[in-house]
Amino acid sequence: MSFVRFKSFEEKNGFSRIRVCVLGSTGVGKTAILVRYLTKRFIGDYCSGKDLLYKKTVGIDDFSAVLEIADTSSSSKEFSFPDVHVSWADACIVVYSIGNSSSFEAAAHMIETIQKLKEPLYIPLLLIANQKDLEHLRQVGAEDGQAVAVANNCHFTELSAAEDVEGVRCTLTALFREVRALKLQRQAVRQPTRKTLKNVSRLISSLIGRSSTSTDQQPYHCNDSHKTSPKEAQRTAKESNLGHLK
Ligand SMILES: Nc1nc2c(ncn2[C@@H]2O[C@H](COP(=O)(O)OP(=O)(O)O)[C@@H](O)[C@H]2O)c(=O)[nH]1
Ligand SMILES: [Mg+2]
Repeated sequence: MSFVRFKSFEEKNGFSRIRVCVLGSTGVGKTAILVRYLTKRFIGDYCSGKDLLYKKTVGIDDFSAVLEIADTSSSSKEFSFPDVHVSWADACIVVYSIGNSSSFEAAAHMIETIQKLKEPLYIPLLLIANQKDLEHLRQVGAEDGQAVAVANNCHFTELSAAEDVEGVRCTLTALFREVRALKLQRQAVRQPTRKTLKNVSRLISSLIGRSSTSTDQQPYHCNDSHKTSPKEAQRTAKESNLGHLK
């Protein structure tokens, strides 16, 4: 049986799928940031109180991406952490307002919870300090946001959904780029190419003292008759002077 390399989602479909979950206290501007990114507009008054899912195809650099963005709501008293959305997401954006210190504390806590939920996998995280235009109401310093970001290995920026079209666009685009790069990298690790397999096969053959060319010509087998018992493996290692690898 010859080994076939499966195509990645992007190779099959011609676009990348990027799923993002946005979290943060009520009123910090989560929906405003997303609407700004998706429509370039700031309308000032947004639907709130329920989770929303936005879907849009965008062009980023030389690739197309279908963005699926879950805008979570925490307005109800029985707010519970949106585990399902976070598990579903490739990346998370956590928002707080520079004018609201309790939203900052909540954001720091959310970041830790997200990381625990995703462990041991790395998940791209972006911490946004919003409403930067409301400087006169500031309760949280930029250095505080930065410190939380550094401690949790996530990205950080201060911006204003109300005034900063380019800042919103650049920040979110950078996150989408990272998600796509990470997906391609994970895909490459999961699915070794035919060339990689050939190299691994050569290496194994040289280690156990067989001629590499004879192994190259063998098709890849995976039935039980080719499995080696632990004892056989030990014997092979001894015979080929690899006893120290036991
Ligand atoms: N001045 C200012 N107001 C903002 C900004 N972002 C959002 N808002 C306002 O803050 C309120 C809450 O925004 P919203 O997006 O609904 O918050 P969410 O509950 O986190 O989704 C709305 O009245 C927005 O117009 C901002 O950057 N600057
Ligand atoms: Mg909202």
